[in-house]
Amino acid sequence: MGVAVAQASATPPTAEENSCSGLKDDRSLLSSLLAVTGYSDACVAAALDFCSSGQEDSRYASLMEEAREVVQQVSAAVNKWESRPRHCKDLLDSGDSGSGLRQVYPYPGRPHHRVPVFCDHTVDGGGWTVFQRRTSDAVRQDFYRTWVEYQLGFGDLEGEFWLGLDLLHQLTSTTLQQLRIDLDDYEGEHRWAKYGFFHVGAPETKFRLSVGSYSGDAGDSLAYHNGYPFSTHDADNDSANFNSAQIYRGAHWYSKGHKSNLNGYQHTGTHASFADGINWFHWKGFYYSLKRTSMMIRPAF
Ligand SMILES: [Ca+2]
Repeated sequence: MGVAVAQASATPPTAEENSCSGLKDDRSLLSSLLAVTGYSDACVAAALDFCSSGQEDSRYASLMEEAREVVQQVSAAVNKWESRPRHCKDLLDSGDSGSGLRQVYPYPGRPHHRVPVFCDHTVDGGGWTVFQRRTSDAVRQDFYRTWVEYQLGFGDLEGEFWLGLDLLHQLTSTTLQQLRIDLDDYEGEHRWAKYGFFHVGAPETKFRLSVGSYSGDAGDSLAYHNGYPFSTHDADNDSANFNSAQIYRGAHWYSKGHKSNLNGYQHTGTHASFADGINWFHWKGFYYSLKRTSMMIRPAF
């Protein structure tokens, strides 16, 4: 056994191993990689021609060795990125069934860009990435915020927060998403609404809402908002001749008013003012502000 090893290690590397092994099979990929790293097309072509003809040249052998390293680095990076979780469903599928704060990598073109999210695996099979939560905890967040704050997100991921429209657009654009909304009142009752399709448009569309395929027991108070852009008090994109975000003290995909206002003002249950609380019209009407809400997404397949 020891002799065999000694013989193997003493064998000089062949010309093939020094230069072109495996690389010439994917000429276009290799050309692209070398072009990106600064080699000219002519230089790459000449090197690959030497590979094809089996000739040996130290200059091109060196180039091919560099190319081999580039390809290996790119392959390693791609493999590493592909194994990274894009959202909470990926984490669940890989065996991480614990709910709470996690890091995900939702941007395909930015493999090092990780973002913290809150994963919920306790409801409806789990795999949910939470993007909005209201609670009745002592530490409250102000949800009457600006466009930029709603775009970038705010709050405490373990308490009250809005994840951000930019990220929501990204998360809902890579694959078909389901939306789930859970609601609690102050009397201990719970209702839910689920949508088989949920998409938030690009910034150029003002993060337009596309939602459909309702199920649940809370009633469908989101269909009314389908197709509308997002509005905040400093960015009135609604179709009313007044500023819905100001009138209803929230931020939402307002049309001519609303049927739901989950980013509205935190009244405690019943309120006298019209439609400015955390309202879900089809369950509690316009004069009842809910105790708890959460909005979360999961890939449909
Ligand atoms: Ca308006």
